[in-house]
Amino acid sequence: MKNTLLRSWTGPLTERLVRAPGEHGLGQVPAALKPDTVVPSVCGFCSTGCSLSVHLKDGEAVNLSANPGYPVNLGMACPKGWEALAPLAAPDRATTPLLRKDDSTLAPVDWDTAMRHFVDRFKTIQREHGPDALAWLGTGQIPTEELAFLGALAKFGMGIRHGDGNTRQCMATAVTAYKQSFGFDAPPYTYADFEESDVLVFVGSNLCIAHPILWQRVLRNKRSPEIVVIDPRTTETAMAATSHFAIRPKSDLSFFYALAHQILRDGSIDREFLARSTTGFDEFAAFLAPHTPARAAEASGIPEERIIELARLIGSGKRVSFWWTMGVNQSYEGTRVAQALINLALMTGNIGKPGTGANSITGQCNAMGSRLFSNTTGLLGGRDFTNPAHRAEVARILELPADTIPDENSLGYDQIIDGIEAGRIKGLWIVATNSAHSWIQQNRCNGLLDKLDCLVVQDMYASTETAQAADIVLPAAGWGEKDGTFINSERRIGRIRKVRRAPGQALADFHIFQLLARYWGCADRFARWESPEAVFHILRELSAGQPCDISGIEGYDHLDTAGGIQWPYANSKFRISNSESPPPPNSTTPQLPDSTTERRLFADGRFHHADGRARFLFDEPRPLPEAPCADFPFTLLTGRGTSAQWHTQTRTAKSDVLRKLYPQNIYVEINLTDAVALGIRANDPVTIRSRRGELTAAAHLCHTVQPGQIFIPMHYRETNRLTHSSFDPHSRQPNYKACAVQVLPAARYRTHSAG
Ligand SMILES: Nc1nc2c(c(=O)[nH]1)N[C@H]1C(S)=C(S)[C@@H](COP(=O)(O)OP(=O)(O)OC[C@H]3O[C@@H](n4cnc5c(=O)[nH]c(N)nc54)[C@H](O)[C@@H]3O)O[C@H]1N2
Ligand SMILES: Nc1nc2c(c(=O)[nH]1)N[C@H]1C(S)=C(S)[C@@H](COP(=O)(O)OP(=O)(O)OC[C@H]3O[C@@H](n4cnc5c(=O)[nH]c(N)nc54)[C@H](O)[C@@H]3O)O[C@H]1N2
Ligand code: SF4
Ligand SMILES: [Mo]
Repeated sequence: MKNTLLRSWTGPLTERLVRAPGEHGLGQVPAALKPDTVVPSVCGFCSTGCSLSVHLKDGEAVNLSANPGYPVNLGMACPKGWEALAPLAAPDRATTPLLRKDDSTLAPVDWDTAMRHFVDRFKTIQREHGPDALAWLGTGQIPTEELAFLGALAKFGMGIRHGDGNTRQCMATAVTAYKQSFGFDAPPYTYADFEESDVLVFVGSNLCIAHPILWQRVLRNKRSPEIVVIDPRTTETAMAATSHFAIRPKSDLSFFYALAHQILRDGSIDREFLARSTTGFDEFAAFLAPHTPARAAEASGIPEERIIELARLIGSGKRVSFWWTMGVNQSYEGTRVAQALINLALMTGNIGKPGTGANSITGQCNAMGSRLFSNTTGLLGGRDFTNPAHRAEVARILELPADTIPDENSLGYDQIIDGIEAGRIKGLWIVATNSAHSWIQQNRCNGLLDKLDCLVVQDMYASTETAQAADIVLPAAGWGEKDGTFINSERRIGRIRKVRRAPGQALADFHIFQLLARYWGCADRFARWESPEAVFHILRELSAGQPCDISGIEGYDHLDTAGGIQWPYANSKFRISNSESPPPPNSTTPQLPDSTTERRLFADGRFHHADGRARFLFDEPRPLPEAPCADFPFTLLTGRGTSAQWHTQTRTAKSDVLRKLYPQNIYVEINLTDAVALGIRANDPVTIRSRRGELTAAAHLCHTVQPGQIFIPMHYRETNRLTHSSFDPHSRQPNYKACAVQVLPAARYRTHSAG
């Protein structure tokens, strides 16, 4: 669109945001970033949070390398990091807003038209159907400042009560497990714990593929550690481990209770720590009585002797750390599995000390920012919407009328989908997630998006499966084209920088939110939210006195000089001014004056519940929601395929280099014995069918999946046609990793169905 045309169609703010050079790093690279220089920026893919050195020429990024001076990655990066600039230059970038026309095609419009349509249609829905008829879905892949702005604008400005994030698909289980067990969503570790453990237990975590640079940290461990992998598949990480337990899918709970049973029987528990820092151990001990290794052997397929041997290793008094990712979180009983690991750490006193911990590894670059500051599942700063004191505090800090803060929790992602199906939710705004590909049981989700009166999708690309279903597409700047901060897996806040101009009319999400506040008529409530750094200072205030206190971080420059800073990092000034709210139990934990040192939580043995104690939580294992049967005899596992693929591939598929590193077309890993029995040869097309849908994939014959199981990476759009909509009751996280399927050689299937 021509500049003049844009000017005639848009209001003064739009014009300033799209065109004005300089301000807040908008129209050009900020003056502070001198041409021909190198600036650090935290990677925008996974939660490891590597720092990349971006090389600028005439103020624009031309190349990057891994930053050797950052305490996270120590000069290393994985293929995605090295290729982080490539997706920015892709030809399918959304460069103007798009609006669906009467003939149902998406046509370019200017920002003014797009904003007016967005606001008119959402306000109409709100007026006609009430506030519960609108919802948004957010992400863990935009900076914390943008997440906070989105959540505050939607709930406190636009009156949209229901919002959730793609973190529901990912971290909800860990969040719930930590909140229930520790009293706050507080992953206790620091990356140095990879290097300081004697025993590392990885559960449902394929570090070599999903967090390759964290695996490099494991390799730096000089204590000759035992590396134990618990995963039904012989993953790349299992191959590199010292022992692998290929448990049956979803037998984790039985398996970990048996370990606890044996540790208790051997008397290898830390009685002093249990008495001082925990509550509920006696009940747990009584519960464990029937959970013998013999019983777990039956459930898991692992011989009893190996279970006892592992229990003795964990109870040996060595430094043991437990690490889990999606093999635990994405389960219908994931919260209890995560807590079974927390229980093992607590009962052996493996927490708060070097090389220990019950440690959930995060997924997306800023899932931790989303967990604490997106205003979705919790009120800003790890608070609770249902707590009147918390609401009053947030209203006071943000200078808002108290009744603008909702007093109930949002619906979860699955409930938003249900609401659309039932016709209760009619307007949906999706920011930086590709639901039509990634949500469980895709056939249902996609049909539902068409049912909405208005779907707004805000993305870097107009070509995503979700954007293609939108009524309005808002073109967003991506990583590298905007400023802000991310919080990584070890709670380290690091800075991302604008090193390139976004294409066409695309705007940073931050500026889209500013624009929307103006068009909605609530900009006065966000007068202070004028730049990412201004919001960072608001977040400092909002965090003060909370366990995630970052009030001591002085600003972006402080983050730069410190090499990122882990929360909590409190400032006593804020704590005093907040004296009406009681300090959290461990706010007396000494704060190091400088955070270049790595820090872990709970060194003082005090947790965030009011009594300062961690809780033992447990439940009887339940059967799989959809177990294999005579008609659907295989168990489908899904997950990450290669270190070069990211999720729904909107970004990684744009790099020529990355595309060479993974199979272009969907494939399915099948055990050789099953393949022989079914007459399937290597690369044959195979039809995989569940009760919900089917797909055809190339057969990859291997021994890495066990007989009776198959594995399909999540990166291909077909995968979620098969998955089963079941959820953990505590966290509402989808059970992506196990459902029942048929495996049929494609040719034979065609003959069979034709007959
Ligand atoms: N290259 C790459 N890296 C990524 C991502 C990416 O898309 N690509 N995504 C990022 C994100 S958001 C996330 S959440 C993380 C995910 O990181 P991971 O969780 O490590 O990756 P997944 O492959 O999803 O799942 C891990 C393992 O769980 C196992 N599993 C399945 N069922 C069970 C079970 O019942 N019990 C046990 N014990 N294990 C089971 C699977 O076999 C799989 O090997 O990766 C992050 N890093
Ligand atoms: N079967 C199966 N399904 C799964 C999983 C599994 O293991 N198995 N894993 C689940 C997990 S853990 C996760 S985290 C989800 C991930 O699922 P999604 O969140 O849907 O995956 P992404 O491809 O990362 O989608 C991010 C979207 O945001 C856009 N984007 C990137 N940066 C920006 C930005 O700065 N601003 C805006 N506005 N847009 C941006 C991208 O183009 C992309 O369309 O998938 C889940 N789905
Ligand atoms: S390991 Fe994660 S944070 Fe590090 S370069 Fe790779 S994708 Fe980026
Ligand atoms: Mo994730």
